[in-house]
Amino acid sequence: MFTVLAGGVGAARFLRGLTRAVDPRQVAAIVNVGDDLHRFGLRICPDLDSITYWLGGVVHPEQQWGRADERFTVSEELARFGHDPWFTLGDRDLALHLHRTLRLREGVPLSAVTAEVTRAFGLDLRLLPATDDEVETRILTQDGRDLHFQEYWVRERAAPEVAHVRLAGADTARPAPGVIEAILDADAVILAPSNPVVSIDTILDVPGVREAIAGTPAPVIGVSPIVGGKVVRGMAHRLLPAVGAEVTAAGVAAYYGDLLDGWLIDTQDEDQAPQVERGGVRCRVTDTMMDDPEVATALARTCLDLAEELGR
Ligand code: FO1
Repeated sequence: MFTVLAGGVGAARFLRGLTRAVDPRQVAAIVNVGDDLHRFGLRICPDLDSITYWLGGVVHPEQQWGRADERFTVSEELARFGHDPWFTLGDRDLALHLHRTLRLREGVPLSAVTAEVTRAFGLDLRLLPATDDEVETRILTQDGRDLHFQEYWVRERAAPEVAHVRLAGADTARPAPGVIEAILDADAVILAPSNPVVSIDTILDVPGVREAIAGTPAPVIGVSPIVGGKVVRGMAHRLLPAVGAEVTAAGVAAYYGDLLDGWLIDTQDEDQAPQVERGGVRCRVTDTMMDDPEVATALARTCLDLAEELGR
């Protein structure tokens, strides 16, 4: 079994490659739920939904979140009543939030609802929320505001300087069913090229997860989300300094520290390979720009080859 710690778009692209490289039924993705928020009483899970839409072949191609062939009739009508559509919800997307919220209200845990949703989109891999409990990534800005991650990212366009990032609710959150087993029983654990601070840390911060990663007999391989000193997508370059990490491929490996056995970096960063290896982490240099599914498949295979090499 191959277990992937996953955030949103970068993880979805990687998982598209991994589920082409191996049988999807051998893949479990442990997905960040710190981005989740409530709007109009509905529970919205952006990272679970981005991966589902991506792998289900229905993601909005330019946005890379939300649905393709989408309409915003409900959102337009809500504006009539004065609701500010700062977090845009399309009509098709709303159907998923209505279903999920209904099932949660019926007492079905998020992990079970997620299994229903992935089945409905014809996906064979397992998507596991990091926790079934409600947690929330909060961004504390240097000018003293305490923002929900989505307020920071979508409404404020990641403009404010960040003082601190925390996962509210982490102290009482429990790993969702299957999460710890997926880590301990894996043949390889992979940290997808997701945002280290608001996608990967927010999975590791669920009590028990970091210990399971540190303790698993499986090799732990990461893929750098930073290429050529820049983020491929999103705002990791704004958050890494707030946690004292360099915005480089080697800097993120150092940030993950002892969790890593192997680290994949892009060919643009091959001069950083010796620095990664000096940190005791086996480094592989390869093409990590996954615009083409073939690249994502080759990248996934390189991860598994390195895991096998380290596992011997
Ligand atoms: N991102 C935006 O930049 N603007 C939006 O209005 C927006 C709405 C939205 C609705 C549902 C959803 O699942 C994701 C949405 N996103 C939006 C993307 C979201 O902020 C990101 O997918 C993650 O939370 C960060 O990776």
